[in-house]
Amino acid sequence: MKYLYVLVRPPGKSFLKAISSKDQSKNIDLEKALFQHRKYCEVLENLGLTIIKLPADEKFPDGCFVEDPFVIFKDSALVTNLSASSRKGEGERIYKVIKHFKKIKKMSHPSTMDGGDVMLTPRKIFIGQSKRTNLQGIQQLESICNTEVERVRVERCLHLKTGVTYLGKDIVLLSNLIDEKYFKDFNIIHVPEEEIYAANCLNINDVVLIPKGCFYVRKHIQNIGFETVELEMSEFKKADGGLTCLSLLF
Ligand code: CIR
Repeated sequence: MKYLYVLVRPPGKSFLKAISSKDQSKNIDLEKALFQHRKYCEVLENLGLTIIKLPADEKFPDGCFVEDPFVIFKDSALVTNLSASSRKGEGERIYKVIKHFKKIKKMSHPSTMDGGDVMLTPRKIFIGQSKRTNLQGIQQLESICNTEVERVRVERCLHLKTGVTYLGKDIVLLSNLIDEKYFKDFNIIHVPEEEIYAANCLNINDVVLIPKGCFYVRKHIQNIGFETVELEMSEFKKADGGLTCLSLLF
């Protein structure tokens, strides 16, 4: 799918209170986070995308992770129901933008889902059943899309896409956080333990954004013919966020 638009929201001061599995959010350097976010936006702009930049929203410490409150398909979109209590309502401001582009459906209680658990590929949609995305959420998504859906157990990381990326050309970048059995029909690039954070990369119109310093992953992505761009992500990593989390592409 060729992307034309990207929606982003920079972190606010409250980003220092973002949810973090290791409580590392305490160490977030906000200035650095804002700088890294600006660089991220610069790359998106250089790739020719039209950027829709929402203002930071102090009500939502995790509001910069705009991937989670929405899932965007070709013609429609789904507002997810975020289970983390501090994240409820994050999608409202985003809704006001996306409604001008897509027909929107809303997920409701008891279904829950984070967009980070949804990985689109041309053949099927993989959905992680995780601490954030429950069975009802998956069933609701299945009922509204007419593509084959494959459920994936996510037990060793936050979201499905924390552990795997669909790169394109039937290739997945896979870490040991997600079981290989789901990707029998794909060619796999295995992510080594030392570069596990790079299991979350972002292909935008065949240029792949990767976290800085992941040389093995960079080399293998370049070997299959993609251009790569490296980005420093240290401050978002402290809040369990990766490259895909910071944007909604459509
Ligand atoms: C959270 O725990 O919800 C945030 N601190 C991180 C969300 C990252 N989003 C993503 O992987 N799609």
